[in-house]
Amino acid sequence: MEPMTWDYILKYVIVGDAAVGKSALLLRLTDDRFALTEPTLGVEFGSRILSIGEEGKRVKVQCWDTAGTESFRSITRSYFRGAAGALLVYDVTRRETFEHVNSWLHDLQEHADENVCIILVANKTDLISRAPPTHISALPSSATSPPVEYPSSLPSSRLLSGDNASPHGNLNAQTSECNVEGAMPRQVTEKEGREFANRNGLLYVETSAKEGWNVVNAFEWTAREVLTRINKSEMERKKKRGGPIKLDDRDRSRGCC
Ligand SMILES: Nc1nc2c(ncn2[C@@H]2O[C@H](COP(=O)(O)OP(=O)(O)OP(=O)(O)O)[C@@H](O)[C@H]2O)c(=O)[nH]1
Ligand SMILES: [Mg+2]
Repeated sequence: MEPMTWDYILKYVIVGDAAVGKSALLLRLTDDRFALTEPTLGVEFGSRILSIGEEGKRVKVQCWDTAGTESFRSITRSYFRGAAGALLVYDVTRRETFEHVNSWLHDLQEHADENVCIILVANKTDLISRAPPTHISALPSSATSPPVEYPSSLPSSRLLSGDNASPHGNLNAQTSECNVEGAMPRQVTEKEGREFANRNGLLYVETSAKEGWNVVNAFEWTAREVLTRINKSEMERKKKRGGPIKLDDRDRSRGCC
């Protein structure tokens, strides 16, 4: 028999408006490169094995990249079922793509499993910043990082990561002008993105598929959260049953939820 090369297989979906960079994110995950992408017709597929957590669990991420175009919406919805993780993507330079996030979230909540782990992905940050975001993801439930405090109002045009980026990420950039040549205006602030994520119990991350910033992290953080939830539910089941259950005793080829 072939040796098992992974501990878990997790199904992922990538959703969001057209041209926000979903296919570019998948290409960065699977091939670690950025190339011209055509609009997706229906769905595309890619996979990669990631090593998750201190125990280095090998998680095979099987990812369905869906079309953002409205005409494919009913087809793409049918792929949500059984997804353990979802990347809900918008483009930080196009406000309307953020305004539609609620509708994509609604679709996921309606058609994916109840406990799907969703990360809100603010993509194309290379267009507004020269430096990668230095802060880490906001984690709602099994938080490993302290919540970041934000000033109550920040002018969006000044909320930019720059060379002065600090552990507080873009916050310090409010005092520095954006010096990216030909930079586009940021139309959705980090604060808005994080607040939406917090309100809806989502993870949050700022990415650039072009530069490769945080792309693998987006998948890894989600997988880690999924494994944490599995662990938690196993523990609860164990408590109820009163007998020992090891996480590894599960059917390894099964998804999470
Ligand atoms: N600068 C920059 N451009 C990006 C990034 N990600 C994607 N793009 C560009 O944005 C355009 C759309 O990217 P896609 O990945 O095809 O978008 P999509 O969300 O898959 O679009 P649909 O398949 O039509 O739903 C392409 O021209 C990409 O090269 C990014 O992180 N930075
Ligand atoms: Mg696409």
